[in-house]
Amino acid sequence: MEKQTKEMPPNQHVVKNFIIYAEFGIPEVEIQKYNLKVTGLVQNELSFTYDQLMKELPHAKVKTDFHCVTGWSVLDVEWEGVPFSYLLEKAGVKDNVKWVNFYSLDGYTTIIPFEDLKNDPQSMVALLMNGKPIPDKNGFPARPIIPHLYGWKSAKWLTEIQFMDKYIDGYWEERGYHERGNVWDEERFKGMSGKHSRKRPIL
Ligand SMILES: Nc1nc2c(c(=O)[nH]1)N[C@H]1C(S)=C(S)[C@@H](COP(=O)(O)O)O[C@H]1N2
Ligand SMILES: [Mo]
Repeated sequence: MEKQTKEMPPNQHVVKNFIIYAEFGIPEVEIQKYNLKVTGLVQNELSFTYDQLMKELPHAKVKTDFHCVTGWSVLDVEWEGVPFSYLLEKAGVKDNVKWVNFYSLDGYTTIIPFEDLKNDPQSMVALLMNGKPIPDKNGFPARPIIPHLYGWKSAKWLTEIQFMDKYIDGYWEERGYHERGNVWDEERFKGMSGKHSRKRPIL
């Protein structure tokens, strides 16, 4: 077979392994007490135990590349988890929702535009990484995966998904990183995009 070179997002280079980031350290997860909550502007707030996430909810698999805004990319990571399409439907997300906040057990937060979650059919709450429960250092038990967004939008040790009509900064957004973080448009910092290199309006 011919060797296929896959298209890379601008200014990213391939590394073999994930570089671990944990701004607040790696938290101790008591899995019996763990819940993943879906809150905010929804018809039905949801809460799931780890068992429910693993055994009762539908799962999907995606094989996708992971891109950190600092320039490294890991190719062909296989994630398995609950598709966001299922959670959106089940929660009944209201019409005025524009933003989605992610909260983590360690205090980390980040935010993405709702349309990026909704329109990326591969987006999921990942529970397994390369066939095994996500390792502790990589965010056990759950992290959101939205393949076309930079890695900082993938909040490890995810505990809450909150649907909002207004924008608020998360941890890195407060430090100047982009509201959306699309890797193909190089949305690394606020007001910048590699494709446009000019101010872009916030949704
Ligand atoms: N809770 C938490 N989630 C986080 C981070 C963090 O520091 N804390 N770092 C983010 C960044 S910048 C990246 S690139 C990825 C890295 O994932 P990894 O540590 O599994 O390599 O996690 C993201 N999610
Ligand atoms: Mo990152």
